[in-house]
Amino acid sequence: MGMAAERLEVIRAADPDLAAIMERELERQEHTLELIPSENIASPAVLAAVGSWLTNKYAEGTPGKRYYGGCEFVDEVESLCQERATWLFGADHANVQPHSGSSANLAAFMTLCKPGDTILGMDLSHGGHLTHGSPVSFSGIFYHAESYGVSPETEQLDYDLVRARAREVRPQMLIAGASAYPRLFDFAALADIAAEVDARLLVDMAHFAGLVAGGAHPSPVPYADLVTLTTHKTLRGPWGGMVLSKERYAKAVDKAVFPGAQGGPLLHAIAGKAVALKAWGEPEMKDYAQRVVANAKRLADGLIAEGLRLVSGGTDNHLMLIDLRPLQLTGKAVQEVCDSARITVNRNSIPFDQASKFNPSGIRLGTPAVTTRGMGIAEMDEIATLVARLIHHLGDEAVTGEVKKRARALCEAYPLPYG
Ligand code: DSN
Repeated sequence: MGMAAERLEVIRAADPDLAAIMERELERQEHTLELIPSENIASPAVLAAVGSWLTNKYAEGTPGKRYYGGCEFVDEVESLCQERATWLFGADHANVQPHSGSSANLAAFMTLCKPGDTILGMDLSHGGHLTHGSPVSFSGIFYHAESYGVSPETEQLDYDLVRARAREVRPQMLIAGASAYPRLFDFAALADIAAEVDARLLVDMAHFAGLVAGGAHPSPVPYADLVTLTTHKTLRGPWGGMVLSKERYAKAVDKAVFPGAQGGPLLHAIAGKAVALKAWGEPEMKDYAQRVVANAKRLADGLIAEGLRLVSGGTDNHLMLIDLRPLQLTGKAVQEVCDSARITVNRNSIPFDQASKFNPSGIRLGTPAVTTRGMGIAEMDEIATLVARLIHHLGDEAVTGEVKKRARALCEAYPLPYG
């Protein structure tokens, strides 16, 4: 019996209703091509660590300085995770307690800014993130948020434009990083801009942390005051976040995470992060990061060859955005037809989008999860064909049915690692 079946049996004995739902979700993951670029497939060891008895322990504080007794072993777990994070990313200090990327960002804001300070982040509709200054998140509610965007000509960052915005708004903190930007960041240029206006630099590498870990993307660590990340995207760990910092911020970051932003740490999640980080010491993870990027380039080329327009003309990282405007389509219908064919993508705003946020003009896709399943260049060609067929024949049920069969065949050839 495989790992997933064993776990389902334990859950079924206690709660058959929940087990039935979880089984359907397992089947969905097993037979769906997962192209959402922020998702991935955690290893069996990560799942085992997260689903362990470490969930039983309260350990507010940091290793060696807890507010509870009985922390001697969870201290070791957290220290091991911290050591691996600092080793992997070359940081002075790592706080591995943030429950998510948003919690990590909240702690980073509390470390570097006071409420009311001006922050300058990438516009959400140009690829930024809610926590980089959106008016509906803490980042735009408690801080004075300004934004910069991509150049209308290239749909890429133009650092002269970012510099001009920074000179104009004089932020206390400049934020770089994105959830839908298919290109690399120039961290040296960003650090230079921050220095010129006397701002701190926060880089949120949630999306590309695994690419940095595997040497497939430049590292922001030497340039930024603080670097935040999530552990469940390209890094291929459990759901969670981290803050990396220079030594001079270590105490302030720890205080901002607890008691500033969170209560007790999730030791089971921290154990999962530790296992995931250890894997990055192996050559196959370096290879994985390179393959994620190579697959993304191949998928992007395939989509372009099928007559689709990609924002900025392609990708340098793990994700890409299809611009549906030339086809007079919007994202919701395309996302839904992909769902019916069991290909998961998400609709996304694109730069200078006139459509609503609920039904924007873009489709975002990426390669981290399919690469984890073992798919390569030939499979990217097939996926490009399948996605393009759905878009070009939107609503044609025969095409949707044919694509669904072909997507399922790919999934069956590359099963999840839980069997
Ligand atoms: N929601 C995440 C994403 O999908 O990119 C970012 O937090």
